[in-house]
Amino acid sequence: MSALLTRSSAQERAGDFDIERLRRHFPILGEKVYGKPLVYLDNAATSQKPQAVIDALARFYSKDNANVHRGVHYLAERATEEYEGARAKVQRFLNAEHASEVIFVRGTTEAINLVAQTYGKAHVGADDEVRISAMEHHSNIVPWQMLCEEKGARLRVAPINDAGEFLFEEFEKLIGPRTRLVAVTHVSNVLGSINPIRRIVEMAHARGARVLVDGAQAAPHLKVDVQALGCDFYTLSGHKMYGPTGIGVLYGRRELLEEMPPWQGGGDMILSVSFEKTVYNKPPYKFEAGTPNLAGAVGLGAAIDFLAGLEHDALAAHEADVLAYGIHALAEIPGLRLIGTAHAKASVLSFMLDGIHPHDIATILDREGIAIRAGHHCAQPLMKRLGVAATARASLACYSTRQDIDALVAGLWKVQEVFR
Ligand code: 7TS
Repeated sequence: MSALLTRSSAQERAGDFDIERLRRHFPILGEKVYGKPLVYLDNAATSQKPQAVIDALARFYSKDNANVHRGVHYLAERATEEYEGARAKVQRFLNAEHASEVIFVRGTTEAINLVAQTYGKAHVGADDEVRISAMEHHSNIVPWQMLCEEKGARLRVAPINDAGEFLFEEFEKLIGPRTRLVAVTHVSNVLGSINPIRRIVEMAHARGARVLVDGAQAAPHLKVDVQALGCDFYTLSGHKMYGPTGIGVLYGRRELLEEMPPWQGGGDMILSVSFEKTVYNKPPYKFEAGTPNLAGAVGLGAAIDFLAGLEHDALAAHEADVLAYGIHALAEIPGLRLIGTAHAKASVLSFMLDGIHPHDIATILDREGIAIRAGHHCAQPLMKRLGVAATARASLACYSTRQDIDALVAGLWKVQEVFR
């Protein structure tokens, strides 16, 4: 597969990523909307799926479908192998030390809720603190708020600067002896800011706090190495990294998972049950009650294979090129203000147009076949910090091109005309 996806040797010499070849793996990119070619720039909400992922789902249901960890029959064993094989792929993708550190969940939201309801409930008490940053998605705010309310603990927020950068020194000052947990995003879904996770982890660990990293927006773009980051928990959503919806991952360090209480009770998370006493299974099964999203996990495995088939450095260079091109092109539009100008930035372009509501921008662009998102992006406290109610947001993926940016810019000129 890699030969199909990476550059041909001629292109390699020319330093050119074979984007057209890559785009052909995504059938939806050939679709038209309102008779116009689709320009899909809503990848931070969800990415499109390569044929390999679509095929993996169809193949699982056509050839392998059975429940896992239960049956002794042929298909049950095959399905179990596929499911556990997907776990091993995630382990390699994250460079986790053990496959048992990979828990399949519905997505980042469920992963964070799981940690709040298990590790959090066991370790955060009255007057303790959970620390987050001002740029978190609601799913990395609300679960901690719920925990803190229940426990009488405090949720405290580390500030950011106007560029949307994490203020490490300010953050450091705020970490105290009662800080039990730090939960920060690796990449902001609104600003694209890439946070200094390794430094954050080192500092938090030195003060005795555990660290959860929300990797929903990082996993599709960055090389993630949980051992190098040193974090205690890491989360991702399959659907944002070319995999199916309804599947995601919680990575947790083995020692922590072993001592954490279970979350949901039910089948597969137990070793034995009697009415008097239930003995829980070991991780990861302790946290995977009930029949998991088997096909989803297999599809996520296929997405990881797809990403592994791309040469990471070439892909990163391509994404950085389109982002830089986008930043430059948007700066040429009169009255446009880019929101999120962090030095370290991944594939998100949030912006405002003077006097035009972001929803109007998105609606007019939509008629041109251009999909972006407008709104608060599930980060209302961040909007408040930025002093805006909403932004327009174009977000990129591996298949985004300079032509997509050109279409966006042309569309924004049309928006300006409508409001002139
Ligand atoms: N964390 C971050 C940083 C996110 O961007 C999102 C989803 C989530 C958590 C939640 O992920 P889920 O898969 O559990 O829903 N972000 C967005 C977005 O920016 N637009 O739509 C969803």
